[in-house]
Amino acid sequence: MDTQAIKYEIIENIGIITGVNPPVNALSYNVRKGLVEALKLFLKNDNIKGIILCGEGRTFFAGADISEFGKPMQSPNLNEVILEYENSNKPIVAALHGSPLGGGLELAMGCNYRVALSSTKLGLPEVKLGIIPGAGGTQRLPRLAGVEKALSMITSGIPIDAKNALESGIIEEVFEDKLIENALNFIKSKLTLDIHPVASKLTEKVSNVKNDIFINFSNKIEKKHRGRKSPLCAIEAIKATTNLSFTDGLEKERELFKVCHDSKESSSLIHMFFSERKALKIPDIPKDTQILPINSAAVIGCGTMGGGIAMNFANVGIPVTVIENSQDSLDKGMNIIEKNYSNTVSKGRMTQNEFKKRMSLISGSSKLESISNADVVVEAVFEEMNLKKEMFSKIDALAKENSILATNTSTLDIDQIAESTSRPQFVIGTHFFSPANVMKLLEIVRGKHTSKEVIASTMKLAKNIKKVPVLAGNCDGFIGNRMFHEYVRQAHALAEEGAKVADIDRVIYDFGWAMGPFAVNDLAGNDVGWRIRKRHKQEGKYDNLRYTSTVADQLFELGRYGQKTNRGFYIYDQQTREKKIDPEVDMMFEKVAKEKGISRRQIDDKEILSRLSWALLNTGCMILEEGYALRASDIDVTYAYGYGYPHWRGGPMKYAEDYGLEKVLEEIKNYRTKNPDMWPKCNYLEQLVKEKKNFN
Ligand code: 3H9
Repeated sequence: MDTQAIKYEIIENIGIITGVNPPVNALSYNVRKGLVEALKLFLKNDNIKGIILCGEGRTFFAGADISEFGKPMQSPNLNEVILEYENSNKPIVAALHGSPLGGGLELAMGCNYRVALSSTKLGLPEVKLGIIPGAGGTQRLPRLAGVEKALSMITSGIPIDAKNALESGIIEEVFEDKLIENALNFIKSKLTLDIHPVASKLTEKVSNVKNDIFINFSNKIEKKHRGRKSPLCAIEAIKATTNLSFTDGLEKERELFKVCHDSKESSSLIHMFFSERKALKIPDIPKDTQILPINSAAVIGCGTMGGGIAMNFANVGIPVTVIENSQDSLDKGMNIIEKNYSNTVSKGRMTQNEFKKRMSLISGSSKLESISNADVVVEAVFEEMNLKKEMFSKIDALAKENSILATNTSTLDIDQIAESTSRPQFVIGTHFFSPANVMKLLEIVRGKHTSKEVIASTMKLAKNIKKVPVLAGNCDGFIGNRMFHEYVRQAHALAEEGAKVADIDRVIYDFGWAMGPFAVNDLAGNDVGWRIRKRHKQEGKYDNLRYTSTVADQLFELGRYGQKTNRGFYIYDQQTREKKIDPEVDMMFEKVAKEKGISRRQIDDKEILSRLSWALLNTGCMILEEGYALRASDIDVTYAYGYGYPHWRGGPMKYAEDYGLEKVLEEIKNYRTKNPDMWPKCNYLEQLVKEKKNFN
C-alpha cells in the first residue's frame, strides 16, 4: 500500500522508502504520515534487514513544507518522525541527491548512515527564513561534524557540497551516479555489523569547545546580519550541545525555534521566499511559451555596467563578446573585468582554472558587427535617449534573426528605443543594478510590443545567470527608480525642513537598509542623478511641484559627484573611503529652505522613517494602480534585491502592511495636508483601506 506522498518497495531484503511529493519533496503532513507508516510496516516485516530512505524526482526532502508554517501542526510532527527513524532496530541509510535541506537533512541525520550523489547540496538554510532548524538540526549536526562546522553552516544557511559533507563527517560515501544501486550495496555491507549509532547517541555532550568560538560567531553575525535575531538564536541552540544532554538540548532548540517562528523576521523572510518565486509567474504568459535558446551573448559598452553584465554570462558558461568603440576603452574595460575576477581568486573564492575559464569566455571587439551571431544583445551605453536610439537602429541592422535586443536602462522609455528598430517585438529592457556582477535584481521591462516569447526567454535567462527577475511596465523609472526618486525627493524635503543629512541616513541605516539615501547618491554618482533630473525638468515632470533637489544640483555644479570625486553629500577619505559629515551641505539645505520660505524645525527619527517609508509605499501603490507592477510582492522583491532594503522587514509594501495600511494612510493624509505636492492621492490605497483589505 502506497500513501499519496510516499511509496515503498522491497528489493531482496532491503526496504526502500521513497518520497514522492513534487516538486521538492517538502515534508508536508502526508509525507510525514507516510514516512512513519512505511517505516512501521518495514519494521514489522522480518524479511527486511535494512532500509533505504530516498526521494523521487529532483531532490531528497528539501525541508519542512514552508506553506504549513503558522498553521496548526498536524501530528506526526517532524521531530516525532525523526524519533521513529532513530529508534529503528534495523539500519537505515538516507540516500541523498538534489537539495537535502532543513528538515530533509535533519531527517537524514536521524538515520544511521547517509550517502549522496556528488552533485548533492546539503544544508540547514532555516535562518534564511528567519527561523532555526527545529527538528534537531542544531543538536545533531554539531555531534556529527563538530561545533565550528555547525555554526558555519547553520548561521549562514549556505549549503555545502557532498565532498565537503564527506570530509566533515556528515555523510559516509559519495557516488557519481546510480544512487539507489550504490545505496543498496552500501546498506547490505552494513548488515553483518553492529548497528551504527545515530547522531544523537554519538556523544552525551560535545566537548573541548572554547567559548570564544561562540563569541566570535556572535560578533560576526551582529555585523553581517544587522538587526537579525535568528542567527543569534541558532548560536545559542548550538551552544546547548556543549552543556546540555541531547534531550534537554532539543528542548532548548524547540524554545528558540518558537521564538523565531513567531517573529516578524520570520514572516517577512517567508514572504520574501514565496514572493521571489511568485515574481516568475506572469499571468498572461503561459508556462509553455516558446523559450528562445541563448548560447551566446554580446554586450555593447564595457564600462562599469557593461563589464559587470558580461561577467554574469561568463559566470554561467555563456560566451560573451564585449564591444567598445575604441581599443583603448575596450582594454580599460577588459582590465577591470580581469581585476574583478583576480580579486575573487585572491580571496580564495575562485580557482585559477576557473579564472582562466571565465576570462576565456569573454572576448573583446571594437566592431559592432561582432554582435551578429549573439542570441542576446545587451546594450549598456550611456543613459541618453538619442544615443540609445541611434545604437538600436545599428543593432537592428546587424543582429541576427530572433536575437533578443535588450537595453540596460534605468529610466528611459523602452517603446521609444524599440521604435528605432524594425522588430520592436524583440526589444526588452533589462535594468541591471550596479555592481552588475554582484547585485541580484534584474528588472525586466516590457515594452508595448515586446513579444511573450521574448519576455519568457528573458525571465528564464535571468534565472540562468542567477539573477532575481521582476517584470515591470514601461513607466519612467519603472518600478524601482520611480519609487526611489520619490523617496529621495522626500529625503531632500526633510533636509530642507530641518533634518540633518547624517540623521536621515542614520535612521534609514538603523532600520536595516544597507545605507541611507544621501550615501546612495554619493555611491551611484551625483552626476547620474543630475542627468535624470535635467531630463525630468525638460519633460516638465516637476511643473507645479516643489522640486527639492536644488542642493544636489549645486553639488553637481561644484564637481561633487560623490565617492568618485571624494566629495558629494559627504567627504570621503581617498584611501579608506570612510565618510565624514560635511556641515557645508546642511548649511546649503538651510539656505535653500530660507530662499523657499520654508520654516525649519526639529524633525524626530519617527517622522523621518515614516515619511521615507510611506513615500515609497504611496508611489508603489500608484504603480500598482497604473498596472506597471503585477503585484505588491514584486515591489518588495525589487527593493530587497536591488536597493538594499532589509529582507527581514519583508520589503516596503509588506512593512506597510504589517504597520497597518489604515494607520499608514492616516499618516499620509496628515503629511498631505501640510505639503500636498509631495503626497499625491492614490485611489488604490484609499480603496484598500476602505475595504479593509491588504495587498495580495
Ligand atoms: C525547515 O525545514 C524547518 C525545520 O528545520 C523544522 C520544522 C519543524 N516548502 O525554488 P524553486 C516550492 S524550513 C514548500 O523554484 P529550485 C517553491 O515555492 C525549510 N514549498 O525550485 C516553488 O513553488 P512554485 C528548509 C517549497 O529547483 C517550487 O517548490 N528548506 C519548499 O530552483 C519549486 O521551488 C528550505 O528552506 C518548501 N520547503 O530550488 C528549502 N521549497 O513552483 C527551500 C520549495 O509554486 N527551497 N518550494 O513557485 C529551496 O531552497 C529551493 O526550492 C530548492 C529548489 C533549492 C529546494
